[in-house]
Amino acid sequence: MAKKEVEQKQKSLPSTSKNPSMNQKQSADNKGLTVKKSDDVSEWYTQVIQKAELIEYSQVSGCYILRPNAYFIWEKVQAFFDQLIKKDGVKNVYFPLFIPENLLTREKEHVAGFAPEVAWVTHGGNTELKEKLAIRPTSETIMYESYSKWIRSHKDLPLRLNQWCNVVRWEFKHPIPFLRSREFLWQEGHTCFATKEEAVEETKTILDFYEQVFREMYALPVLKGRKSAQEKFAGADYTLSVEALLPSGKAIQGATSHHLGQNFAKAFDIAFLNDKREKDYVWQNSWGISTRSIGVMILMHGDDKGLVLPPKIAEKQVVIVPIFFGETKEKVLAEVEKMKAGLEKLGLRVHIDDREGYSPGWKFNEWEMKGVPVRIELGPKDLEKKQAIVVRRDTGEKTAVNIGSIISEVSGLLNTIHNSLLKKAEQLLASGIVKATTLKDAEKAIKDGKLIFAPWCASQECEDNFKEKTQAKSLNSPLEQPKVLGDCFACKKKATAWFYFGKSY
Ligand code: 87F
Repeated sequence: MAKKEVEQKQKSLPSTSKNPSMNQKQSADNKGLTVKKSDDVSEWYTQVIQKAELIEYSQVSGCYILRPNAYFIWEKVQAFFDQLIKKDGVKNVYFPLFIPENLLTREKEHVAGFAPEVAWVTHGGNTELKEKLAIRPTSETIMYESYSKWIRSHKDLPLRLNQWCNVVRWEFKHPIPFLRSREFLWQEGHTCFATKEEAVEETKTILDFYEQVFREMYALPVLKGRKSAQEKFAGADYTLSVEALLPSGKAIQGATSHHLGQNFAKAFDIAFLNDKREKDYVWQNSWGISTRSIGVMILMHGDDKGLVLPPKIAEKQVVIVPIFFGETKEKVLAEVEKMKAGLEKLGLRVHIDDREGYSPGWKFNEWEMKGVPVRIELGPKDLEKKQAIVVRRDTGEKTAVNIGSIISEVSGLLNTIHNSLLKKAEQLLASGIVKATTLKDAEKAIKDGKLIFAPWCASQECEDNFKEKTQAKSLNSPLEQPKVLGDCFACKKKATAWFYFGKSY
């Protein structure tokens, strides 16, 4: 995305949420997008999130209102991930928002780089606090202080807790709703094990869960793998990540799963008596996925008509637009009510748009902007022919469907849409990756806006050199590696693993 202050743009946009009077409704042309996605993706994004009623701007730069259409998506993702981790044995908790300074700075190594992003509370009313309080940027420190009290023996392990909360990171780069906001929502999992092996195993399990969130909820493929030593979380022994590809060709981190080794355990004295009755430090992980993932989905699937929602996260999966015409109105209404009831019986989320004073075309545009996966149109002529028109949001494809089979058709169609969105994104990802074994090929591919997959030595110096030349950095290295390795694509020393590289968001 171009580096522009989105707020600036927002002010110049026509307002979208006024309730137009009857005769204004038809001409409310401010509803449509005024740019093509391919012409100015940054402006396109800014318009889509507002016109699809996902986001409202607030007075604080970098802090955004998640409107019901956006919050619904988060609730679906939340429910999906929550049941995955609960089935796996994780429990939910809630820790305080405020973290005393002494706690936040206890593990020096991890905080150092992040210090400029911490927001502090220094006063209660007019009274200065004795110790300032950080607004949680992440909860390792406050949680691990409790963990050190709760864990005494191997019987207390594993301890696997998660919290769903907001966090604040006072970013100074230009903020963008969902993708880079100062306050965002996430889950953070924090777990302790008696053995390293168990912890290592869990980092992979959680990474698979994140992949499932992207594939099954957002209909997006990801690159799963391990971060380089330079790119890992400073407090971790290693970091696993899922990375997504944006239409711009840039990669974006979708979620992370860290193995913390015993780094925090030593700093916070989280220890237990092992079966030989000796003191052992626990092995820890932490992992998170945030509302940033919603931004990735919007960018990947959206088109020139607006948002395109994968069916699993769409609040309205099917919108039925009855077309009224004189005395046939009642008959048409009765038929669409029947359809709705049938679809709802199958668990689908259906809405009938029977508003008066809006033309069918106007309604079609609105639901297209909002990304509703399937639209059904039914008018008197269709009724005569015992059919309805079914329109896919993702492809625009229109089909006349026999009323008798509409329920099963539409429910099948939602799966088809999910699979087809996923497939399209998979093709984009596959065609966006170039295998490179020489520096020349790698540079060219990056210049062409591709990601590269290359054998790499994984050294800091080599990464810095390549970054200077191309602005691209290492993304991650798949856990399952190709058989043949060879020399580093860039410095020609021995490679240690195949890595993805790309410009990143
Ligand atoms: C900002 C300020 C202070 C990121 C920060 O990735 C501290 C931090 O520790 C900080 N920004 N991080 C790293 C967060 C690591 C980890 N925490 C649990 C995750 C997933 C969830």
